Amino acid sequence: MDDNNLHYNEGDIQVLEGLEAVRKRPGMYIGTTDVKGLHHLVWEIVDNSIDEALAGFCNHIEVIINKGNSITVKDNGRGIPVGIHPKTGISTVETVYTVLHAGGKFGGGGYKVSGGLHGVGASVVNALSKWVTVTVYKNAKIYEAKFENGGKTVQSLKEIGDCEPNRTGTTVTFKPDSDIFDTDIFDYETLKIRIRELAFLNKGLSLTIRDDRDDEDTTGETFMYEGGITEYVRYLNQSKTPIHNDIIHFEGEEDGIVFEVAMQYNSGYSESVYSFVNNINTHDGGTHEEGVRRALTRVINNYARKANILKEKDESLTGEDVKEGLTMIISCKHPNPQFEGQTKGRLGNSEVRKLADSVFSKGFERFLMENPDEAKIIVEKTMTAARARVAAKNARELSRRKGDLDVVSNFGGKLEDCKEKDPSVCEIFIVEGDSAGGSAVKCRNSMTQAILPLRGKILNVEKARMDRALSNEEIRTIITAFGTGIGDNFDLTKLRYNKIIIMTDADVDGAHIRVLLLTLFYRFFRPIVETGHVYAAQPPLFCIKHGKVRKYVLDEKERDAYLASLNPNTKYEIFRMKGLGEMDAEELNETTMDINTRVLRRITVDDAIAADEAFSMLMGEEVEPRRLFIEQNAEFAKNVDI
Ligand code: 1YM
Repeated sequence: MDDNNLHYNEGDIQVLEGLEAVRKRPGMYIGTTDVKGLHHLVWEIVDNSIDEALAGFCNHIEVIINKGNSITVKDNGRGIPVGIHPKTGISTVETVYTVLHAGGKFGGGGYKVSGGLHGVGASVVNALSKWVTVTVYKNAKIYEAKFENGGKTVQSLKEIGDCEPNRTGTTVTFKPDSDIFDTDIFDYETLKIRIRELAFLNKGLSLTIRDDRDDEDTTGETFMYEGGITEYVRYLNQSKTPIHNDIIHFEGEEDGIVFEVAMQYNSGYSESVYSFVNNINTHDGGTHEEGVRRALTRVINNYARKANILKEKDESLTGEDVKEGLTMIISCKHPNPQFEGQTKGRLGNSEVRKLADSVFSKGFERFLMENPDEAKIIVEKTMTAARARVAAKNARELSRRKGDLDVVSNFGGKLEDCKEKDPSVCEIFIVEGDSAGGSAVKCRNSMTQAILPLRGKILNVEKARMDRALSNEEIRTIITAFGTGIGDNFDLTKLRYNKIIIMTDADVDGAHIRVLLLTLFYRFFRPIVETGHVYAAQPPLFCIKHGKVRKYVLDEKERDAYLASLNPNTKYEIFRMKGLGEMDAEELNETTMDINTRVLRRITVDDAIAADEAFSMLMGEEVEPRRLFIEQNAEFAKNVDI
């Protein structure tokens, strides 16, 4: 037994009970214990370094994936205080790592970044780790503390050597406990995307990410943007076509609340507006976003009226009109953010609405005045959007009058609907090609499975507005079949199928159709994707026949694994499966449709920004970024299923 454990007191027991509670219910502290939860541990530690950077004491942070999938996070801040903490009687370092909820600021003040869902700090990481080592460089000395098996102190903080007098900082290395997590393998790309985002959101802060798992000598990648969110907007628009040169940027501060926005219009039709509070993506918006949207609509209307572009008789532009083709990042740093909503994804602080409105409207009014050419381009873009909105509304109304968007009756024989009316048990297969559609109709369970065959490629909605999309046959059929309506009329509760299953061939054409459909769903029916209703069927690539057994496998890897599992003397034949259209009904049923044997993949959008990027890249105007993207992501279809 070491020194610490000799003197168990009330406080120690409470500490252990605290960390034990985290181990018993990890989900309560980090959301999940899947791969997402695993990565969450990294962000808990990085948050402490970011706080130190926001306080102005740190300008470099490094994240390293070590051999064996432990993680090291380093910063060059002041170093966690090494003195004895007055409340716990142990070193502050140990307190931060062993006392639940002590990860944040003790005395208040500063920006506590982890204001989001699970902002609980370093002790939770410790509780969920096999081992943790904390090293602090401070006072020309190196200090170290070690913990094992869910946060038990095995070495209290002690001096272990000297360092350069001007070197300060904190280094933490931890190994997640594989008894707790479903997987213990870190994904470099996942970490990199967030590291880059943190660099965009904290101008001037440099962040490095490095993978040391293989033996190659790598220096990793370093991200640093002097321009901050202005550079973020430039990055998001790189595969789009900006319609004016400047990226417009405003900033303001009041009572310790820092508010910042950057924007640029592009020639596309979708909006890419993302907001953050203390570096956390507020995916449901909130007061900071509301302030900006309100001000944007008002300022453009005022300008257009004053310039007489919008005539007296003309209706005012709406919030819809001014966001078409808009790429915008809103970032707010708040000392005391209130997050609201079920997933805590919305900022609630009402004082921010006013600040955001005032900073944005003053800045944008001035920008329009000083840049009449750009002002004209922007106003004209919003006017075109308004005209298209009216046209789309008319098209929708016409359709409704004709009854062909709302009532599932006349599909011209295309949709083979299911008999059951309870959506919770119904599914719809959107099938590539008529012949596969034919087999699918033959072998389906007609009670619960509807089939919608698509002829050829559907319209790319990334390059078309709502009104044009609405005049497209395939898209109209999909809208009608889903039953939810679109745009202002969208209603998720009206969705007629619990599962929407995209069934395309396992080849490049199939992947392309899948991407077109996902683009349509993402742009027009986003909540359907967000709530996990969309799936991809996975038709097998090979069939292995031996004796009376027919075994379908998804890919080469599964094939090889299956063959290896066979008795070496087994005689077998391997068939490469052709397209869906060439399977007979029985085969199609067994491999892709029968709920007992098929393999479906749920399409999720964990990261809306990455999905947006992928869709613009794959579907947008610019060829070069698409070529690069596909080149860098050989299995490109995979990357769309973010
Ligand atoms: C790799 C992880 O934890 N850095 C870090 C943490 C702290 C400080 C500096 C710090 C904060 C303060 C004063 C303060 C923390 N300190 C505390 C606490 N990197 C990493 N760098 N001096 C240093 O907030 O006043 C918690 S985190 F509570 F001990 F002050």
